[in-house]
Amino acid sequence: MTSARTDLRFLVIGAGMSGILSAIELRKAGYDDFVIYEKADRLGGTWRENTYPGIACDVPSHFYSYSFAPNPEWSHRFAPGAEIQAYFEDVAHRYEVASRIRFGKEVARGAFEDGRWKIVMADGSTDEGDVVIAATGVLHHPAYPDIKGLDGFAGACFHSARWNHDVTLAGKRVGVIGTGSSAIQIVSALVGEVAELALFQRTPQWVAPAENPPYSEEEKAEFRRRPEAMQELRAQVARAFTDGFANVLVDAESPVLQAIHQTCVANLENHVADPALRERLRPSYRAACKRLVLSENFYDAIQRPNAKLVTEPIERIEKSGVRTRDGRLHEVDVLVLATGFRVDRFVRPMQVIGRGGTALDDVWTDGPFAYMAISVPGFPNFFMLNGPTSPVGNFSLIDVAELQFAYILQLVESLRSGACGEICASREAMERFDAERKEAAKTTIWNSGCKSWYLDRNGLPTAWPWTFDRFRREMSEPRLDDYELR
Ligand code: N01
Repeated sequence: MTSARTDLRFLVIGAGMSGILSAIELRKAGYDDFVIYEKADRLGGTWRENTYPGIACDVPSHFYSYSFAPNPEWSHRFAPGAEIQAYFEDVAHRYEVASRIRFGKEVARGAFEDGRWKIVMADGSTDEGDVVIAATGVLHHPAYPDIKGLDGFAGACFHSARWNHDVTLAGKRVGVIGTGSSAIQIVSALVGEVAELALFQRTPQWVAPAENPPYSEEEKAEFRRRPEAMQELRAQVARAFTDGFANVLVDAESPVLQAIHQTCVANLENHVADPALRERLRPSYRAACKRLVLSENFYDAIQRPNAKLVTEPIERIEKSGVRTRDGRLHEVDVLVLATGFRVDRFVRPMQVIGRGGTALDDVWTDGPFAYMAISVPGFPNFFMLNGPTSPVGNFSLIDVAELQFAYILQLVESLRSGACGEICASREAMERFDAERKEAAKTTIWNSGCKSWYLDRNGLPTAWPWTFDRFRREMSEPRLDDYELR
């Protein structure tokens, strides 16, 4: 037992959705000594980085918001990206978080020495604290495709998460590589503006229909007048998402998943007129094996006269376009790489050094892991939000981060109360958790015969493989027996 601590200092890394959340929740819990380090010059994380045309969140807005900061002003059922970015900026301002963010400060290294975390920024400045909260996001390191000749392309070429707004697209021939959620939104948004649009598809996607009605002025006025109406809506959507999706993904045989599959099949059958195009758009795996794409207009977009779907594999990129294996050159002026993210990075490239000089990079050589997605043995007082094996999928990562933060606060309570000076998951608990997780992952829909960013290098799904209800339960109270307290 060490003495009670009222002066704990927290170093939060990243000023995206979960970094902002951390600051707000720390203050609510009575901690005032915290700082957020942010590499960029603006908060917002994913929503700052992704500004591509058509960007929107496919989780309903009233669910994709902090539980404590409902927003009566959401314009649509699925809010556009700029509105979400503005929401985070507004919340950070209202909750006086913005003044605690140190912009332009990339944390390059953090080491646990003499019971404290000592961090070094890329610019050489330093800081230290008792607890590190890694709020560094999941989908933030663009994955660039390894395609021959990419550097030799003469036109503008950029990744979907690094959109170059200086490039005019009107009247141009645009090529989009990839068919994930980003590409589908980009294609749907751009097709009406550009002269020609070529979508290079390596793997077709199941597309679930999703209407996106605007909220009327009356509805918004009602939300302003009666905030509990937003809470009711949120609870309703959360329940529908949990029962109708998050809970069933973990059982590939679930009838609910079969119904989702049929909905996607019907969407394809009913909306794509040309049978040949329909077959080229038809995936050979089950819906929700890859992250489900939601769209109300993709099928319309790809059937426009100025759109073409290219399914022949890409051979190489040439100065003026994309050469496919059949020898055809698809000339384009602009090439968009909607090729996804390196999802195994998490807090890296920051160098994290735990007890005894052990590097996280060395511990994670076979892939990232964390007990309950939060804590790594040997790395005391270091906690991750949306870390490895967290629930990911078509549901609110805000909800996930809120549950995780409530759990982390309970671990921190052991430090505050003086029960210990250091806390991290025990190796036994980690091994047991990982063994159970891997076993459970086998029967999830993600393991039903497709390739996706949910899979690790051995082809096993990495996401939380149990129901979301179980996640909620686990997060409600840590099992302290699974932690090593010193
Ligand atoms: O990336 P992805 P994303 N040659 O990894 C293809 C969230 N998100 O940015 O399927 C040719 O899903 C690759 O092909 P294949 C959401 O969690 C949410 O679209 O591997 N093609 C695939 O089609 C989402 O899941 C929202 O065969 C290549 C695509 O690129 C996650 O972000 C919106 C290739 C990558 O798809 C990532 O989505 C956007 C190559 N060499 C994103 N390399 C909403 O909420 C890769 N591909 C709406």
